[in-house]
Amino acid sequence: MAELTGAQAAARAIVAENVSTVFTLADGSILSILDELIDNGVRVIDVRHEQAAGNAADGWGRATRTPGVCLVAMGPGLVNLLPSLVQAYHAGSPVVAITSAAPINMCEMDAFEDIDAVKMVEPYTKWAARCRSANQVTRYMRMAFSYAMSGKKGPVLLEIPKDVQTCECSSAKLTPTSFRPSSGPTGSHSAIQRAVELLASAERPVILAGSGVYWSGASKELVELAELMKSPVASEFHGLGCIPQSHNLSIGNAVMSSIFLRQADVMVTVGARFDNFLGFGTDPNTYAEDVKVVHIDIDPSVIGKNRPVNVGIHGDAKEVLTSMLDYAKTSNLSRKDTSFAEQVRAGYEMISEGFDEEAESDEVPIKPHRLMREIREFAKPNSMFVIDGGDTTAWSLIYLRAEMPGQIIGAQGPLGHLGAGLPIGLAVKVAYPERDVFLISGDGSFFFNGVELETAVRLEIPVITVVCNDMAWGLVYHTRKIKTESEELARRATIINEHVRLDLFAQSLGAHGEMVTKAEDIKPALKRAIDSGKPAVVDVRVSREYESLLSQVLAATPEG
Ligand SMILES: Cc1ncc(C[n+]2csc(CCOP(=O)(O)OP(=O)(O)O)c2C)c(N)n1
Ligand SMILES: [Mg+2]
Repeated sequence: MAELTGAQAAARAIVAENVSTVFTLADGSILSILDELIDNGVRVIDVRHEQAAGNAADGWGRATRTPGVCLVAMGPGLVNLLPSLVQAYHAGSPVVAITSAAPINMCEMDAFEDIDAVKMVEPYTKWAARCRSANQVTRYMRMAFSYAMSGKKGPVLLEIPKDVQTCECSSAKLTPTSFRPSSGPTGSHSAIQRAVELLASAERPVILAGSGVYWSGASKELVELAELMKSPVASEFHGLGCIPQSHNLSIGNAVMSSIFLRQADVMVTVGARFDNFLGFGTDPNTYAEDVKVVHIDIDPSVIGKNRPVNVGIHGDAKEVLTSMLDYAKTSNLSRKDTSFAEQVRAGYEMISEGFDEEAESDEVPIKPHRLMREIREFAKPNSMFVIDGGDTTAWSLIYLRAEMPGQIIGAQGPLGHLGAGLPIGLAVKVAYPERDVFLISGDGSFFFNGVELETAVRLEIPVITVVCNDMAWGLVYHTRKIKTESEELARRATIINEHVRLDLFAQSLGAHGEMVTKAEDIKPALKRAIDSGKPAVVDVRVSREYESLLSQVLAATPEG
């Protein structure tokens, strides 16, 4: 038991979690925690906006599946952090946010910058608390990490008031595994048996894999079960890559593969919510009326929420898939018939090839299709992609391929909150310095946090931003255009100044910047961006003429 200050105890608890990097925008109220972190070898990435600190911590959580830690100034700093906590909450990303607060003896006295932080973040954190005594700091930090990492992961907030940080306290040594479960819920054995029997007896099975497979590290088990049952696998956006998209059982993104999902007589949904993108589980264009559904999730509240299920299993994806495999093997339950899987894979490839024709065009302005295919062809097998934007996301998902879990990170999802791309890209590049990290961003989305290029330059984080620049809030423009058939109405509040030069903006901050207007120049520009060794922006001017699938779908809904 060593004598420490509250601030030192907080920093030691972070170090005990093997946290190598934290994200911050500091004020005097958290500097002593940062000092102790730096003295203990933790890398501090100081950004230009608190939202970016939170988004980067979220990005770190998503890319590494370990806690993403951010420290921000109390009061107004924390107010700026809020959007990133909401985003992390929806993504189930383990963000540990730490801030300060006015001294305890100034509570309820209108102290400078004092706000009711716990009340503000409560609906969008798994846990939020104010620690009122230095002797409790270690215990509260332990709780913060425990809540963030246990069960369905998510963000937490801990306030450590200034006077609590300066008080002396005793601190116990921490071993993370000693205060949280080492594995998730395993699911009921009888339900697992029924699920396997249903899958093995199916004529046209489909597995629908979501982010839960990624978070629990269950890709190996997913692929093994699919192979044993000869079952095609569709992926929800945040589960892409858990089965490599080149695998002959992958049918890619579930939204694009809905015509194949509709043919299923048995569907095993694992780690995915039946949300809007999955037609709430009942959309007749995506689901047969009599499809039998097995739903596996670590969060029991999503099972049966939007549609009835035949077997509901409350469990962690890896635990449940492992038990399903064990039971299937010991009971000799498998499927031999590959005809359905072959038929849908062929259909999936045909759809993809259809889009490939579009991507061969030399048209000026550049077709977004062509841009995405050029990026795919240029990238290395281990490159990472962060995607941000409206139509830009829709075009990216047609052409990019995830061959490994976590290779494509949807910065805006599932909340749909634009602008997190660059902070997430920074975090991914810090986590994987040996890989090329591409942020593919809409021009509108880039503007939200584009100033973080300054952070990237200052801290030498060479993330490559490719802006799919249609000089518009494209998704909003297109949706309105389809609905009203009026260019004039579609342009209202959606057009971005075409004279703005994002390449020059990047250069002014010390980054590499290029503008590209012809398709043949895309790959050479990407190569120069990588070779520069600097953070880079490749501003690719694309045509606004083409409507993405997403804009067509949104235009067909009353709320779109
Ligand atoms: C923070 C936030 N503000 C507004 C929106 C609404 N919105 C959805 S798509 C979109 C347009 C995005 O434009 P851009 O990033 O340029 O991508 P594009 O659609 O042009 O490819 C907007 C404004 C949102 N989802 N998130
Ligand atoms: Mg745009």
